[in-house]
Amino acid sequence: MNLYSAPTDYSLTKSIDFIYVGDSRAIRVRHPKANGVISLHGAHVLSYQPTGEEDLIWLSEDAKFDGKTAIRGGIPICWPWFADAASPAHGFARTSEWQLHAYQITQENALITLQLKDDQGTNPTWPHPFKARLLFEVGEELNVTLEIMNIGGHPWTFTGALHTYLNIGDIDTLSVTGLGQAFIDKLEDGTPQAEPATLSVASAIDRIYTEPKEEIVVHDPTFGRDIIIKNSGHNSAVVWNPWQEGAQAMADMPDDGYQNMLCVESAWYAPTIEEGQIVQPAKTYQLTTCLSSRPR
Ligand code: TA6
Repeated sequence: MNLYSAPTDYSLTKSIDFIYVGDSRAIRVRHPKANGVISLHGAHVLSYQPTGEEDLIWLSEDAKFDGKTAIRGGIPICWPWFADAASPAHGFARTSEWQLHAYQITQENALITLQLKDDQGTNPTWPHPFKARLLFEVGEELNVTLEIMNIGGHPWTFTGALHTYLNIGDIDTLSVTGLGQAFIDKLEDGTPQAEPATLSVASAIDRIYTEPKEEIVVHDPTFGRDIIIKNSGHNSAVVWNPWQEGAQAMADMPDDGYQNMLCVESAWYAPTIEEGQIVQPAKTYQLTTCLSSRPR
């Protein structure tokens, strides 16, 4: 899907416009430093393409854009819980309709801020007053920040993730450094494990790395680049690839889609929501991921 040739629905400035992606509206940024697209459905980043480069973000050709289903690929916002701590899986933020809150463009970057409030029909299983903002900053780097505010009178807890699907040349030639050695293996009943510091992926992987370094680097010789990931506000980095069988089982991923993607996520992980990050009344918490690339 070429998001950059989609017709403009409504222009905000010369370089920021609304487009339709299927049934959902998205905001498109065309900046001299990079292009980017974010959907209002889920505040879901669909693309980040530094000028002259392949997209850093993988988006499934078979993703559903019906304004209801979670989008396969991009950067899903998993919040206020990660994985299946409650239903729906990965929380309700990624299937909620967010509103444009603000936008700003400078020579260095464009910043789009989307907002979600608890009065918009959010999930009764997590009935806490909140305001969430997603800051999407497109320039030489991509900065994505999930900012959450407790606007109620009682503390509450959350888990979550910025579930980035990276666009890679070939999973077989890829390696990842900076994840640290300690991880919880979700494919081995959550058993804590340790392994050498460089990761190569040759089968399905679903791991929560609990001691990631400040900088995670995805080395991609096929695309001739390294992707650098700097996270903050997290306590772990999740790495996921469903491999061939997993891709075949998903209606919204091509059977060979697993070859060109790897999820490397900025996560606040805990086994239950109650054990998650606490946010006191009137306080704000930020979970961030920053992506950039350099030639190899
Ligand atoms: O972050 C990894 C993970 O939780 C996996 O266990 C896997 O199921 C993946 O996310 C995708 O989840 P989804 O609900 O989008 O199909």
